[in-house]
Amino acid sequence: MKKILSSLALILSAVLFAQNSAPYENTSIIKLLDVSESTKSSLLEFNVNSLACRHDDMSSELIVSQEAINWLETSGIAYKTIVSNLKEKIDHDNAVRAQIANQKDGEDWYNVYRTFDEIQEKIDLIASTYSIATEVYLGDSYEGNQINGLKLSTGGSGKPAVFFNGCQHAREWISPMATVYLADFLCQNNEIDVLTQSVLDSVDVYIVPVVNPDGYIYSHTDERYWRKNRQPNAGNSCVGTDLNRNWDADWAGPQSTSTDPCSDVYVGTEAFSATEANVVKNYMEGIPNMVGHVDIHSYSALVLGAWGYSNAQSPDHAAIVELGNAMNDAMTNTHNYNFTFGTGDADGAIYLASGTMPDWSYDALGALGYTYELRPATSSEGGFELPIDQILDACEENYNGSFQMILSAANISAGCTNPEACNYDSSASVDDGSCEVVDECGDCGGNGPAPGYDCEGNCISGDLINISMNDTYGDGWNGNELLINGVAHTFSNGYTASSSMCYDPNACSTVICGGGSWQEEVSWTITNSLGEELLSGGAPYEGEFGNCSGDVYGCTDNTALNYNAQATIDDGSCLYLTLDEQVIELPLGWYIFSSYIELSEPSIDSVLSAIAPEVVIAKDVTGLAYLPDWNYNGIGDVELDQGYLIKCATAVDLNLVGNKIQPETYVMNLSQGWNMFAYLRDTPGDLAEMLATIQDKIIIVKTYDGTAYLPDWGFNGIGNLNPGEGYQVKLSSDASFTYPAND
Ligand code: 0X9
Ligand code: ZN
Repeated sequence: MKKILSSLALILSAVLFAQNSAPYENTSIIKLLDVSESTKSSLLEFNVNSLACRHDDMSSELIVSQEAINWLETSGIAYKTIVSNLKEKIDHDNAVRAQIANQKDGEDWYNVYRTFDEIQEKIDLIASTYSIATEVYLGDSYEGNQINGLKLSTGGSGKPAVFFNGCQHAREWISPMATVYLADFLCQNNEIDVLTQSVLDSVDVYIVPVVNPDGYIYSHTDERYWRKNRQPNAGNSCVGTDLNRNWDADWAGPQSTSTDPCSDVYVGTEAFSATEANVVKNYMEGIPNMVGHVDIHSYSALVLGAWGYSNAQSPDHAAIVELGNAMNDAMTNTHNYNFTFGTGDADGAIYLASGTMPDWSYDALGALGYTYELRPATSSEGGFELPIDQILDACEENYNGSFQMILSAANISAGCTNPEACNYDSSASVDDGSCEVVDECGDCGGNGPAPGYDCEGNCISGDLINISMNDTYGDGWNGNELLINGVAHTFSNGYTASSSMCYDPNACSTVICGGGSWQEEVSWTITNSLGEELLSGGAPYEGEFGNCSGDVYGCTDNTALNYNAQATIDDGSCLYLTLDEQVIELPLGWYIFSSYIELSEPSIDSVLSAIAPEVVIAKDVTGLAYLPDWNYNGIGDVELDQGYLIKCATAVDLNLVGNKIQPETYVMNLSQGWNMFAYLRDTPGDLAEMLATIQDKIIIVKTYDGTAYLPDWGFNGIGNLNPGEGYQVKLSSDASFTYPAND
């Protein structure tokens, strides 16, 4: 029965929440690519709702009706669709929520966006679970909902205090999640972690997850994109004041404000005219020694320091920048999701805004006041609808950023306390887990050289990969990056770009692509220097290429000159000392021999030494002799282009070993009259063909046994020239020729 009741409750709540999608029937979220003045004024007539709160800003994300889309289409105005059917999207998110909202234990609580009641329950639970946590009541909202929070304190008085609040803006649902998480995990970590204990011993931490309960509830029940509180405006049917324009710091100033109660950035009738801003202000004024404040919003992935109403530098600019950067780095490093810090308009990353809460906490209380804009960075990554599987990541980023503020307020010296570490800090009294060791390049905490590079940044392998990057829309990669071994490649406009980098083909190269918006437009291909594809993909992407199995490629043959004992896979690179052998069959009696082997020891006594007992005599073309029996060498060296007469006492094989010459590279020089010439090819070749170029100078060619070739007589008794044999030739004049290459 209990089960039936609770599933009934689930269905009921799904039906209830479905109402917050009703205003978005037939609407889309779009972004204009190019905003002219005339487009602006025409679009305003379609009653569009700009999601960025800059007055009349059409360059941001807009909720538009189908009629406005039709008008854009017929007018040929370029735009990108971010959510095509907004109502369907909200309904879908509500249905998912209804299915898993009942799982609330531990981290499961952070699997879906929680309602105001669930957040209140969680605050109660934290206060009753942890002794350092006390529930605090700040006051009632306009509609009578309690604004409650938690004070984390180990007791004592006069300690510095820091203040975190979420949800001034109703639709920024990640902000109450992240603030609850901050309280939850500060309490949990305080029980197990020395650094957390040390800081919470010296600082009081105030956390108020929902300072705008009426608006938050309304965004769940009626209008998903509601921003303001729910206070009526006298004489106007439009409801609500923008709490973050109602504070007394440049209140109703010119930056991103409106005095129109229908505007999303309506400033109210005077500073603190909004019930909730007034309640929270009074509570904050009662906290002594407030040194820091973070007002948590979404989205844009920014850390913003005072002032927000002006680009002028405040008197505490240096301190604001120092802590701002520390918080920003801690957030970025949590999941490698990029945050940007700035004061004023943060170099154009956001608009200036008058009357905001952190500017008041700075100007009025002297606390270092900041705005966080949590994940995502862009509307195409979900905007106010950060996908629920990223809630925990966003909470962890907020935790780490916020922890830096608490740490700086605690004013304790945290650092690496291990004397063995390369970043040992002898003045640190508490270890903050930052200890590092030296890498192979001598860098403290470094990861060694990138694959393919040495520690000086030189490309050792000399091997390059080429990266081709494409964007189907033609507007660059919208913040996406292709990280290859940690090196980023991207482009910011056009359809295509290319890049190259050094890599080690024998190592494993890692590839990550993402980090920006419009990921479906992104594609890339990585090729090696031979043009072979190594990897291709889109975004998001995580993968690797190269030798990722731990194999070492090289020559695995231990008889080779370049044998590599470490190699596990043979890559065909083995080099051998390759020697050729020619066997010349010398007959009994006279013969003319020649060789195509380049002899390392060419003197004729060395060449014939192995068969010396069988050799009676050898002679060159001029009649100079070699007589082994007499140990007489009148010939000297054997010349490659020459043939030699030899007389053997028995038939014997002459084995010659060395490198075969390439006959086509060798010029045969013959002189007028008689010559003995060599045949340099390794297979028989037709005499007429071989000597074709000098045929008109040939009177006669003869073999050792007197067989003749007489071109003038058209007689060829020889036929083929044979390897190992030499020939006599009589020429009518000097001549040169070259044999064709071996077959
Ligand atoms: O407009 C706001 O109130 C804040 N942005 S939001 O999208 N969450 O509405 C930003 C206010 C702070 N601005 C600067 N510090 N420049
Ligand atoms: Zn906001």
